[in-house]
Amino acid sequence: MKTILLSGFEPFGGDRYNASQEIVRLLDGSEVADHRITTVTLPCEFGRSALDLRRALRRHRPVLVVCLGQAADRCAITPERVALNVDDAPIPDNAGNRPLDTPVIAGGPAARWTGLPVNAVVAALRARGIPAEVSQSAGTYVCNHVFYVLMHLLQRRRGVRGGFMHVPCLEGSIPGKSGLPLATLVEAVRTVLAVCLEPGRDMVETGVDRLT
Ligand code: PCA
Repeated sequence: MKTILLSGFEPFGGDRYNASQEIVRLLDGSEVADHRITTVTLPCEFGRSALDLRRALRRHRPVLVVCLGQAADRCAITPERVALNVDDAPIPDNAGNRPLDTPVIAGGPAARWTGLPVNAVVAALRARGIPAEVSQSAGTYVCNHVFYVLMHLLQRRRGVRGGFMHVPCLEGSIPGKSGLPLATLVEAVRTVLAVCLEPGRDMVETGVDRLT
């Protein structure tokens, strides 16, 4: 059976929970469309998170990689369109590091597109009544760092689809943030994985190259 790699993050910034970690806990070992989900929880640290993701890619040889992170200020599931080549941390990571104005990969392109069909994902989620919208920026913290490294690594793995998605926090887990129930988040992620596995569901490139 082919493998889907799903990653989440440990809690950060003083929170007790990270919704992405709870989602991967529940989905580990389950199946979507005849594919087995294998999961990894990444540390919320620049550098080490990306190394752990690379190790998981090598070990599991997935055909689809979806990395998840929590964005507690968001009320919707937000697949990310683009990863930026910059680390610029608004708060220290869990190891106390706070890079500013630093490239994720020195010499790399300023940005890399997701490999996921973000608009199809949003449409499928909304059809199930789950709030969703395309996000045009994953920020410049650890999530964007992992996303950029993922898209860099997938350059050399043709045929492997991958990308990043932020999820709201768990309902009730952070005072003042609305969040979504864990069951809704899990249903959302299963829906997203199924859409991403559909043949022909490729990210549509913008065609900018063709203008030059
Ligand atoms: N969210 C953070 C890092 C880990 C996580 O779950 C972010 O959005 O960068």
